[in-house]
Amino acid sequence: MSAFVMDTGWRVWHPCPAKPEFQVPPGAVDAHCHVFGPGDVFPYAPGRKYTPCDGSKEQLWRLRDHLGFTRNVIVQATCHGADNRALLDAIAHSHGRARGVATVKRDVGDEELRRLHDGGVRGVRFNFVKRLVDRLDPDELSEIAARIASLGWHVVIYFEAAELEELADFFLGLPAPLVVDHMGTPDVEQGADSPLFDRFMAFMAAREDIWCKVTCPERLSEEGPPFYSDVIPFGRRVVEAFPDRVLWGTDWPHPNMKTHTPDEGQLVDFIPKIAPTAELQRNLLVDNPMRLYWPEETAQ
Ligand code: 0GY
Repeated sequence: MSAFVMDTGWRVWHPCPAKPEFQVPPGAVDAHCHVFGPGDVFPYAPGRKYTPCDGSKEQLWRLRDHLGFTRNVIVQATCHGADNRALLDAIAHSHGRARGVATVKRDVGDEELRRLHDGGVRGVRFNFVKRLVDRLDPDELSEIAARIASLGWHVVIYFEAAELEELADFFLGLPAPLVVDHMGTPDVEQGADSPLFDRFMAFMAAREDIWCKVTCPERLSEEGPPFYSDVIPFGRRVVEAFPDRVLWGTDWPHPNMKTHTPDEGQLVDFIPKIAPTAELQRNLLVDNPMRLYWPEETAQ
C-alpha cells in the first residue's frame, strides 16, 4: 500500500476522457501538465500543502496519444517541492517527446543546473499562489532568474490576479523570459474587458518576451463543463493580441480540482473556440511551444 493518501475532496483524473471532436495539428504540444509520483517511487515533499493522487508518466503518455498530441511540457508541481526526480524520470523515458520546468532553490549548484538542462529542463517555476506555497524571497528568485537566464531558460510564474498589481514590477525586472500560468487566473465574473483583465493585458504588452498559457478553463470557469463558455472571451482576447506568445496545455492530472472531474476531450474542444483559425491553432499548439522548448528543432 502507498505511504501517501491523497487529500479528501480531491477528484481523481478522468479514467476515460472523450475523444475530442477537434483534431489538433500534427506535432501538437501539451505545454502544461504534471507527473505526480507515483508516491512510492518518487515521494511527495515533506513540506507540501496537499497530497495528490498519483499520475504517472505512462498514464500521461496514454492521454497524450488519446488526444492526438505529440509532445509534453511537464511542469514541476509544489507537491514535489524542489525534488525534480519524477520530472526528470518522465523526460528521460519520453524518447525526446517531453521537456520540463523545474523548481530550484537558491543553493542549487551550477553542476545541478547543467544536469537539469541535459535532462530536458528549460525553465523554472515561481509559484505565488498562497494556498500552494509559503511566501518566496524575491532576492532569492531574482538570483535564480539571473542564473537560469544564462542557460537560455525562462521563468514560469503562477499568481492570483489580484496580486499582479503588487508583483508586476518585480516580474518585469526579472532578467529572463516569463511564461504566465493560466492567463494570470482572471476572475471570470469581472469579464474579459474588465479593468482587472486590462491590467493583465497591459502586463503582457510590457515586454516582448512574456508568454501566456491560455489554460485551465476548468479551474477558472463559474459555468463549468462541458463548454466553459465564460472563459472563452479571456482566451480569445489573449490569443488574438499575442498569437506568437501563447501556449496551451491540459493541466493533467488537475491538482486541487474539487468542483468536477475535467474531461480532457472537452478541454481540447475548447481550443478552437479561443483560437478559431488553423493558423492560430498552429501557433498555439505547435510553433510557439516548439520555439520555446525545442528551439534547436525550429531554428532557421
Ligand atoms: C496547476 C495548478 C495547481 C497546482 C500546482 O504546483 C502546484 O501545486 O500547479 C493549482 O492547485 O492551482 O496545475 O498549475
